[in-house]
Amino acid sequence: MMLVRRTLLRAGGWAAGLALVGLPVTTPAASVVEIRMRGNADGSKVWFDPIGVLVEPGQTLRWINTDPGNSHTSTAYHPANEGHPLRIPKGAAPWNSDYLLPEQSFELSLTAPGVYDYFCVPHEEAGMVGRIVVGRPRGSVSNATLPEPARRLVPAPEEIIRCKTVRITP
Ligand SMILES: [Cu+2]
Repeated sequence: MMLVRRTLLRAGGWAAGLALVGLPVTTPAASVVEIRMRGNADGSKVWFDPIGVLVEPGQTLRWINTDPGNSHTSTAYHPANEGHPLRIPKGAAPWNSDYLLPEQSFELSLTAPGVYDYFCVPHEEAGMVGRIVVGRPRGSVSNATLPEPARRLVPAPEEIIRCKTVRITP
């Protein structure tokens, strides 16, 4: 990211020319937030990296399967997804990426401020779960209806808001 910005600054005239012909100009606030789907060499550990992210409403999230040994999904905790408990804001649309093969990716943008919990269909029990905080939601979030092991693993919204990204080392 930094490298790209420096390159653009150095080639200022060229970048200005690009802007004139109408190419999109992105700001840091509008950048894509990437979440890697990872696994260790023998497949005994799988996880979302980072497990917790803070985004602005409408900002693009992109999951990328960087695990050469497994397929993964990004799937909202929502009754529409195999009867899972509702763990995204009321009225927000659930998502399910379906299976992503290695190197495949999935993009999503969430507009309603709030806390969104999600999991990987084949690896929920293995702790492949994550949390997204959109905007600066008010009030607190209880983990009471969140199944184990997600209940134990997802970072508190306050921590995600403070750190912007939260990583775990499984
Ligand atoms: Cu998985």
